[in-house]
Amino acid sequence: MRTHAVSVLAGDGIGPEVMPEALAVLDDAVAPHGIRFEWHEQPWGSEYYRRHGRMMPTDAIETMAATDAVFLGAVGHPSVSDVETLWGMLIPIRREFDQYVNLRPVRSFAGISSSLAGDPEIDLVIVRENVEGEYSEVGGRAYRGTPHEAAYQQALFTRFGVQRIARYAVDRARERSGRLVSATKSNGIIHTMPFWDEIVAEVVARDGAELELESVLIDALAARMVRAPRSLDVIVASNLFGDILSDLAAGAVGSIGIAPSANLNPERAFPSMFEPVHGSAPDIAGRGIANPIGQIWAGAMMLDHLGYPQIAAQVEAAFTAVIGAGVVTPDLGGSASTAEVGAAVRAALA
Ligand code: GGG
Repeated sequence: MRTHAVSVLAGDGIGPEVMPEALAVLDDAVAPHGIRFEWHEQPWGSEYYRRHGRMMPTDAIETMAATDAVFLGAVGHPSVSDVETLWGMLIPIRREFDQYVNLRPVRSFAGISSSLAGDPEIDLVIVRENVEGEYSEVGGRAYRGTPHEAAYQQALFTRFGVQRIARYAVDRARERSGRLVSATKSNGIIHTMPFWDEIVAEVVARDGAELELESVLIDALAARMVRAPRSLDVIVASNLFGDILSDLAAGAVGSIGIAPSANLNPERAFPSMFEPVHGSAPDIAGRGIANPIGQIWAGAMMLDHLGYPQIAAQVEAAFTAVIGAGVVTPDLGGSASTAEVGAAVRAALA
């Protein structure tokens, strides 16, 4: 029997509702293969913050480092500032474990109507830089409480950081169609974005000269994603642009509730983290109607990362069949509950 210890951070809002469904699916998926998960469930998040004044304990990184992966639900609560929830939990995990790749696949499903024009069959991957760029601590507020109050925020791009995300994207593009689009805004953002463009072009010329590279302004790229999504395959983007584009793409193919995300340390020096793209959705929390597919799909990405691509493919096939059969939550126009979708995925696996 092979055992994998995984840190489970269900977190806030709908996180604790979708997480048990994903854990049950993963347990069922690996059991026939002589594999088991040891779930290390941690009560961290906004409730923990209200009791302890921090999102997770001081030794949280050390605790998670002793496990093979981190499986996260959602963070965010109306009673805690978004800065605390992201910078107290999600961002420190990404940074401490050098999870510099945020891989976000987006595809359409039979049975879900897409608002994207043209061919509804969409299958693309967003490679988001995950530890620097616009998500930076450099900045501040000045002249607080006066009519001259100001805020400033510096994006920080390093040659090392852009090179390694570009190299990762080159590898993904090579495995797929050979087409790579780089999201930029070098006409308006005159320092960091030309730097990004230059380095991406250098990396592609050196490591992926056979690839077709297009550098596309983020505003035009957003429109193209809606008008001609099939012209896109692998997109490499900065932290903020990647975050926005992946929500846009996921929403446009049907629901952000189905979109997964892998925060990867490709060198495997540290655990990687798997989470749905969606947040804590306080508007629907507690009603048992949250879509568990994003969490389940993130679990499939974790299986793939742990070395079980065939089991990951079985899980994907199971939830694809369930969506195709119309067993879907209200965000996709159905009436199934979170638990009913989870049970249907487990039944489809059997
Ligand atoms: N599923 C994790 C979650 O709650 N994400 C919410 C969020 O705001 N994420 C921002 C980000 O991915 O940078």
